[in-house]
Amino acid sequence: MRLPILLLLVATAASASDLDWWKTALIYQIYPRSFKDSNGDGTGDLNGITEKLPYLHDTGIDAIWLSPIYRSPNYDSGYDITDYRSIQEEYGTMEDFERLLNVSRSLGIRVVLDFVPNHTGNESEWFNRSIAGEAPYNEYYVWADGLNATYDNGTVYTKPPSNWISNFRKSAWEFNEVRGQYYLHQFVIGQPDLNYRSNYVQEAMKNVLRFWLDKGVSGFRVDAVNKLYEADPNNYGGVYPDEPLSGAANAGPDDYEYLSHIYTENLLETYDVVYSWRDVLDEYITSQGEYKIMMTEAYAALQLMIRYYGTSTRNGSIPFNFSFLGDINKNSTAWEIKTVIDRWMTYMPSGRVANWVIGNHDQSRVANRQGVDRIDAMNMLALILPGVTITYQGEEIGMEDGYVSWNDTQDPQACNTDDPINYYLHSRDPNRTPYQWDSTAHAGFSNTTGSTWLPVADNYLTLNLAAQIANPKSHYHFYKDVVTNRKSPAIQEGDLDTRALSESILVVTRLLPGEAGMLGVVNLASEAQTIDLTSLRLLPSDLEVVASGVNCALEKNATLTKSSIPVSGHCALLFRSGVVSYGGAASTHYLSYPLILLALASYTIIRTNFS
Ligand SMILES: *[C@@H]1O[C@H](CO)[C@@H](O)[C@H](O)[C@H]1NC(C)=O
Ligand SMILES: *[C@@H]1O[C@H](CO)[C@@H](O)[C@H](O)[C@H]1NC(C)=O
Ligand SMILES: *[C@@H]1O[C@H](CO)[C@@H](O)[C@H](O)[C@H]1NC(C)=O
Ligand SMILES: *[C@@H]1O[C@H](CO)[C@@H](O)[C@H](O)[C@H]1NC(C)=O
Ligand SMILES: *[C@@H]1O[C@H](CO)[C@@H](O)[C@H](O)[C@H]1NC(C)=O
Ligand SMILES: *[C@@H]1O[C@H](CO)[C@@H](O)[C@H](O)[C@H]1NC(C)=O
Ligand SMILES: *[C@@H]1O[C@H](CO)[C@@H](O)[C@H](O)[C@H]1NC(C)=O
Ligand SMILES: *[C@@H]1O[C@H](CO)[C@@H](O)[C@H](O)[C@H]1NC(C)=O
Ligand SMILES: *[C@@H]1O[C@H](CO)[C@@H](O)[C@H](O)[C@H]1NC(C)=O
Ligand SMILES: *[C@@H]1O[C@H](CO)[C@@H](O)[C@H](O)[C@H]1NC(C)=O
Ligand SMILES: *[C@@H]1O[C@H](CO)[C@@H](O)[C@H](O)[C@H]1NC(C)=O
Ligand SMILES: CC(=O)N[C@H]1CO[C@H](CO)[C@@H](O)[C@@H]1O
Repeated sequence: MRLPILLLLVATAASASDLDWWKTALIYQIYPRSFKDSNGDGTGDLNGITEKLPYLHDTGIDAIWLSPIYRSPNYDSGYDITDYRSIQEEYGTMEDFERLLNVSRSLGIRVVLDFVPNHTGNESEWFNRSIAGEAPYNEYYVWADGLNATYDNGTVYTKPPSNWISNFRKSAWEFNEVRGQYYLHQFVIGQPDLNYRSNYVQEAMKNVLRFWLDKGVSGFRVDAVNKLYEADPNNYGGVYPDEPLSGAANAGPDDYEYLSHIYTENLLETYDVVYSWRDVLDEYITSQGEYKIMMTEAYAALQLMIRYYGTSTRNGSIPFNFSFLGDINKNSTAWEIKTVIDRWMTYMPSGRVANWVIGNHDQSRVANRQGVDRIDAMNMLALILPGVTITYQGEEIGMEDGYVSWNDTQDPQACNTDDPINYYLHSRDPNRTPYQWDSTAHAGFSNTTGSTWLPVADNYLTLNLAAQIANPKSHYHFYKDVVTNRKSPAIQEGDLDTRALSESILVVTRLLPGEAGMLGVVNLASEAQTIDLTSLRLLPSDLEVVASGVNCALEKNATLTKSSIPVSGHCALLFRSGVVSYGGAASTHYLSYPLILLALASYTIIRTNFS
């Protein structure tokens, strides 16, 4: 008789979670080329991801975010998309994708896709039709006539519509013979910019979102949005205004940094388009009963980023903050890390959701940027702070940057340097090497008899998932233990308090009245220290270790009191405390009566069940 009641409770909780899941989602970023190769061609694919979903489920992942899987000639790592509605052949078929979605759904894992809205590839049907002047495609891109100019010797010539420079150097305008006009490309020549001043483009891109939402994806991560709009010529006498010189010391006339980008980035219109995508996503709250997440990436000042959250009348997105990536390094002190956390929490508008990213496909591995000794600390901080957490594939086992020789280099950013000596300074290949599943050939990533698309890092024989699963004292077990405790009410909803007790001791508490508290302690120094947390007065005194990092002497299940906590050098520990009381007058808060009744009822049920 009692079992159905419990099941009913679980079922009700599940539907509520379809609306709230995103607020505390743990999202795992998959770089499809490097995750798992299922067909032996040396390149990761969708069926490989599907094969590994049970692993992600065991780990406690809520959602996966896939880096671009769309059809592309791959001039720019899949960011030059020729068809927003097709799957890149080497990754599989649409049916493979649908199977991935089905299996994910059955495991309770949601799927989030990358959305690359600023440009298409130059070999897309849209661009071909635009070149041909076919309506409405004729206005899908930013086209303009060249300007007539005269040399000193009197010779007349044509020059680009403005002095704008591409992010990859030289003019951002390219002449097209067939159309007889220039098109704008803020990135490479093969990536013509879409014209967001066209309502047709606005609608077409919303329909791309709907196409994938209809298939059942749970949202999008939107690639850098702050360059969607350029100044409107109608406001500048019919021409595209030249950008002023920046005065940057090291920039030559072909360099992007040579100009101040006042007419090509962070225009106010960008926010409206993000809010309009939010409206599209919100259509699905009614039709599918699921809230769809939207995360935007923008390399802009904090105050500009924050506006992506929305206004008092419009909802927006969750702006990605990379402060954990960019502003923290091997030498950062506990004071500095606390400051980075507090800064985001301070500027974030009230009622919005924070996010913590410690690694991605564009940055060196945490082990390299922050040091091997800080892997557990960084993973734990990202997991116990409020809001969304993103884990880039491999960070849960502390993968390190691999070595990729000049001959093996694939990243266009490195190849473009034409510099076999210093290319590695620009290469993102080392942090994209294949996932290290086990100690078999190619680290279990691929069964190819040839080579994998990027070489596997040398250390895979010892640093791999299988070895860490077998070893209870590993980054993986620590990560998984923290993830398990992330589901506690305190970490889901509790108040946040961060303290730097010294240069090297960082303490994060999450406390929710009526629930066990959670306490994260990090020692950044190599010396062991014993800390006293009696100054954290609301924290109950009795503590139990629930996750113990690879460098810690204190083992899981150890119990101690807050007045004396020994912390080994480079150790990260997660504790559960006793139940946090309401304290004083608050204990008679009206909310506690229903809670007490509920607690008494559950106690009775449990007692009668087990006695
Ligand atoms: C690799 O695995 C795929 C899928 O199981 C199989 O079709 C292929 O024959 C295997 N290749 C080798 C060289 O074993
Ligand atoms: C996915 O699930 C749907 C609904 O259950 C089913 O109609 C479809 O055939 C499945 N697709 C694949 C590729 O398994
Ligand atoms: C667009 O045109 C280019 C070159 O003319 C061609 O390579 C490409 O296949 C065309 N794309 C489509 C989708 O037709
Ligand atoms: C540039 O000169 C050509 C030929 O003289 C003329 O047809 C064209 O209208 C001029 N363009 C502009 C923008 O003045
Ligand atoms: C005029 O000057 C331009 C730029 O210096 C040069 O390319 C062009 O050949 C010159 N034309 C004549 C007729 O000298
Ligand atoms: C597309 O751009 C690339 C450079 O990024 C170029 O090599 C290629 O020829 C272009 N394709 C067409 C059809 O113009
Ligand atoms: C914004 O989203 C929240 C739910 O997350 C909803 O309650 C609120 O009504 C939305 N506001 C607007 C202006 O759409
Ligand atoms: C993230 O926030 C920090 C401040 O906390 C800011 O300095 C940084 O620019 C932000 N990151 C990005 C990518 O905007
Ligand atoms: C950390 O400090 C060392 C020694 O002062 C210095 O050599 C190194 O450049 C610093 N690293 C970073 C990332 O700031
Ligand atoms: C790189 O490739 C070149 C040309 O194929 C070859 O001569 C050279 O030996 C290769 N270098 C390495 C380190 O493999
Ligand atoms: C900790 O306690 C749990 C539950 O009592 C038990 O399953 C686990 O084996 C213990 N772990 C250690 C390391 O003692
Ligand atoms: C605005 C935007 O989407 N930016 C992307 C445009 O394309 C380049 C190159 O593919 C990406 O690096 C940007 O993030």
